[in-house]
Amino acid sequence: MTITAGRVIVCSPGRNFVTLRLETADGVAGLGDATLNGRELAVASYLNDHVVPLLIGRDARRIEDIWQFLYKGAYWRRGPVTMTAIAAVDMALWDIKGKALGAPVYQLLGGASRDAVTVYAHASGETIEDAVESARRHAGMGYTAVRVQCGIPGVERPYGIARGDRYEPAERGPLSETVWNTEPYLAIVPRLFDRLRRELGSEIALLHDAHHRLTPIEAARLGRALEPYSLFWLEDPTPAENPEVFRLIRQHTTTPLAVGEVFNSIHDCRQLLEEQLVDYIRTSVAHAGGITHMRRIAAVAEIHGVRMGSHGATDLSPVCLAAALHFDLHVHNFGIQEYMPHSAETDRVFPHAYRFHAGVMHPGDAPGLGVELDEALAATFPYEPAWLPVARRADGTMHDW
Ligand code: GCO
Ligand code: MG
Repeated sequence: MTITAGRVIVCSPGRNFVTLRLETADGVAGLGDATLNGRELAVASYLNDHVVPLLIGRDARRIEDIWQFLYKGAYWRRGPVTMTAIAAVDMALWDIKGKALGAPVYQLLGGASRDAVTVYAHASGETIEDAVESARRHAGMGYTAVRVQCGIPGVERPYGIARGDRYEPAERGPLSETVWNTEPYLAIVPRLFDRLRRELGSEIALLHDAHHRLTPIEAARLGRALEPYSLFWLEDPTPAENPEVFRLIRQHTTTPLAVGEVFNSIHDCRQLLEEQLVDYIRTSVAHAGGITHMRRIAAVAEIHGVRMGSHGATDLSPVCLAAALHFDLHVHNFGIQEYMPHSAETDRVFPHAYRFHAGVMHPGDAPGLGVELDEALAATFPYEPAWLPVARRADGTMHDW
């Protein structure tokens, strides 16, 4: 099982993806997702220039040792670029191990803890009425959980509103600057959830993403205002670099909190978990060191009564979604998985075994991760630079996007 080659494939079937393909002397190859939205080529270079040369000749079966080698061996630890590159190698090695042993990755992890993985959909609309309609449509498709975002009076292009049939934050062409205004946001979100509960009833799980835009006391105010509507979670209420600020939010509200999509390591999560300042950790397999490191985060979360809820936006490729589904099916303290279906082009470039039915997903039973990459087709979708937008307040001050 000697690693003989590693190739980084950058393609853009609707949006940019970076994929690592590792090959072994036995003819078994594995895939890993290395996509870091808006900063894709940094990870491609990290892999091509600094990781792949070090992997050639190593035993692909030694997943744990290779993880430690890449983490400790670089001397420079953590950070999104490094941890995304390590994650891609890790996913590819689990894929290889599964294919070599003829087993889906979830079986290698210890088997299924549940029959299927509950996922939440994205519903959104410019107005409360449109957002409620979108949530109703998703409920009609079988989803039992929906994240709902609506337009904000006076805020042009707020976060999370689908244009066309999907939401895609990264934009090709020049960087766009959006304007943010907290007060109308804080006023409209409770009205949205009031309507949702009145029209959709108490059964459906409702989620909302504040996308790191509030101060701790604003987040506390929103959490408290949303309590009558029993949210499944309020996501990223405030920037989380300083975990201590969550103490203030917790003092004021029982609305469950979720964080983690920009975290890269267990060290980002540790204090939040130890002090039980959040209810869900939403790290992604691609940005938090792969399956190997997600297991460690989940183990610490479990002893503190915190559940996992993998980030699953479309800027994570089908390889990452598959890895997340194997992990979710297995991990005991699973909460919920985000699911934004990829575009038809993306699905054609990455044929996969995972499937959605009636609000739940299953990774399938193909050996490994169960995702392939059609490289000839991928080559017809070359990389196109794209940027995440930035946000400023009305007076021009930079704000968190
Ligand atoms: C989510 C996220 C995304 C991010 C995106 C950035 O909860 O799905 O907040 O929409 O904005 O992944 O690359
Ligand atoms: Mg989010």
